[in-house]
Amino acid sequence: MDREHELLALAVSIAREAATLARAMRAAGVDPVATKSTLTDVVTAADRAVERQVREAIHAARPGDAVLGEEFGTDSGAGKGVRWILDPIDGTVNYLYDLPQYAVSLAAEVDGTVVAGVVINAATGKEWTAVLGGGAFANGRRLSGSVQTDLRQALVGTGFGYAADRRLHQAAVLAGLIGEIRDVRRLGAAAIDLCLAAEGSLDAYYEKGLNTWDHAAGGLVAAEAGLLVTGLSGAPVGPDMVVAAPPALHKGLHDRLVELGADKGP
Ligand code: LIP
Repeated sequence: MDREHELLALAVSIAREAATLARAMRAAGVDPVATKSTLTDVVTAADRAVERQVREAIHAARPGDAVLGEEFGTDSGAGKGVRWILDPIDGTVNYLYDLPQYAVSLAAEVDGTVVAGVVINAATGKEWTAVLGGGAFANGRRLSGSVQTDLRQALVGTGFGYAADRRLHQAAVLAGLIGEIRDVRRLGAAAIDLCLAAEGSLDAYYEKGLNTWDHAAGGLVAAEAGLLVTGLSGAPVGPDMVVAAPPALHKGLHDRLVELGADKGP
């Protein structure tokens, strides 16, 4: 087995355990334990417990590796080569409200390139995986994205930030776009949104304000399904913008988002 598939196998086994813990803690009842960037940016005991469990599992299996996680930041490990990028519960607000759209997202990065990734919807158990150059799969079925070529008929996923001024800007961008697409879906978890675009359940997805842990694994799944996963105006994916769409839709959506200043504002 090559290294990428070894890293994926480890990521999948660790993420499955993490999803089991998240589900069990959800069943036991969930309360916010703190807020982060704004009053609505909550963290639960489960976010932290899942992250601790994943870190311990990674360090037990690969003591030299580094981990970047949403809740506890970066631990350099011995910093030799592999860095794991973790969102213990992506879609925390959905998790808080018991909306079945939240995921464990875990990616392995080698020398700055994501080479393996898994996203597991912890509520449904649905699993998306990808290896760089090895394709993307949903529950073992190979993915190839949407066949839609007309933006006016595209079902587009997007999201909104935790800061009110950011949401107002994002809403203004959406107001400029909504009359030119089929419809929008705001499902609440970027990692899952990217995977839904990879399987064609969304025709495209874009969002401003994502962190690396929100898109590392899902972005690889989307790219390995044949989507273009970029920022705007030649920029790479990042906090300013993540756009994921099949080549036939990407230019139209990209150019419209540039016109609307989607990567600008607060
Ligand atoms: C969430 C993202 C979502 C975005 C939310 C939030 P979290 O991540 O997955 O796409 O719209 O504002 O950033 O906070 O649940 O890990």
